[in-house]
Amino acid sequence: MVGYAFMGAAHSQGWRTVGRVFDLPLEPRLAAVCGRDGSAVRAAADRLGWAAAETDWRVLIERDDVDLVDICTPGDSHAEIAIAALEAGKHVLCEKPLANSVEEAEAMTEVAQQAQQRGLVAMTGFNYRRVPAIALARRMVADGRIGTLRHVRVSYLQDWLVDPAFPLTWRLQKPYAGSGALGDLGAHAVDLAQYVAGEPVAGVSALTETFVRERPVLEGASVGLSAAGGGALGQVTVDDAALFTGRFASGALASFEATRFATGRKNALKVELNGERGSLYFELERLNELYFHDQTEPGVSAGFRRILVTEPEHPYLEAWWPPGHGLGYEHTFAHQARDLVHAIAEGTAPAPSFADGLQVQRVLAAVEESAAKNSVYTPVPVTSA
Ligand code: SOE
Repeated sequence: MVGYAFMGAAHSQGWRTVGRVFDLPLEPRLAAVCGRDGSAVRAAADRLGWAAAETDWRVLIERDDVDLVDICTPGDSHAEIAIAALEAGKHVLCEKPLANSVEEAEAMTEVAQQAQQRGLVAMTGFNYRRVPAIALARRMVADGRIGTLRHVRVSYLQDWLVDPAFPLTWRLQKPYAGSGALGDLGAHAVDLAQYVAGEPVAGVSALTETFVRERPVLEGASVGLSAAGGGALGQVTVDDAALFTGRFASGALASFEATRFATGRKNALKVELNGERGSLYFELERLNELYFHDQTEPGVSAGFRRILVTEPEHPYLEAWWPPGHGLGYEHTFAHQARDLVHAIAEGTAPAPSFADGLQVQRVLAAVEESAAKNSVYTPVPVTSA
């Protein structure tokens, strides 16, 4: 694994757990973790359960005991590491968004497709697909339970940037992160909408905004500084929020909201689909539940009902706890690991593949293009008499 911060810790948890819960065709072993700071990466290896630590990812991908490289670094290094790892004959799991640009994602996808012919698997890490309730929603849509799709509504709201004193971390700088709330949260929203609906977004129209344009620079960071009064401030070069509408080829309409400024919302991801025969509703803060409205029931007693997604027949649940005991955020990473191990062992195409990650990247690029055109129409003001 390359990188060991929040996502690296979450992936490690998934890798440590997966073989103890699911019957797997291969046994994952946590061979080595990589980071630039020698003592920090050794401490991370001990804490997260990796057998060894490396300080150079080029050395890591050449190790004979490494078959799979899991990339949990900021987006600016995804393309270089993923391409080198595939060329070194390793399977790859790469965190979302797949890359910082469409061009990088295209190059990664091309290499992944060539590598697939040599039996190598390359997966994009959209973990929320692996929430059992989300996987059930997809199954129900595919089974026609909500009929012809009319609307998909996804919002992904956080609030950790509300304080203007929050420092200028890598997530707020385009060269490292590619984009802001759009790539970080909007990428999940787009992937989920497409995954559950079962079709790609075909067109978008968007608004983005950066509410706080300068933030305190972290010591030792190399960014363009402005000589403002107190401490040094640096430019925020990504969006704080992205709002967009979308259209599916089937004619269904979608709306998306991704923001880090929704005060009080910590990790609030909501997905709703409305079809001619019914609706489905999910929210991450209650992730063991899926709400279903069946429009074919008599109106007098119809309404949204709660499906508690903890039955052994539900996706991923056969291996977990008895009904009603519930899963959480971390389990999505064990499920992702399970699906990846199966794809590797069985030689099947992984989902989401790098091509799926590229497709999301293209939607994000279309959102940025639309927002840059700023085609906002101004209503004529009403003047009071
Ligand atoms: C940070 O905003 C973040 O950790 C994202 O990067 C993750 O993908 C998301 O799952 C939670 O929020």
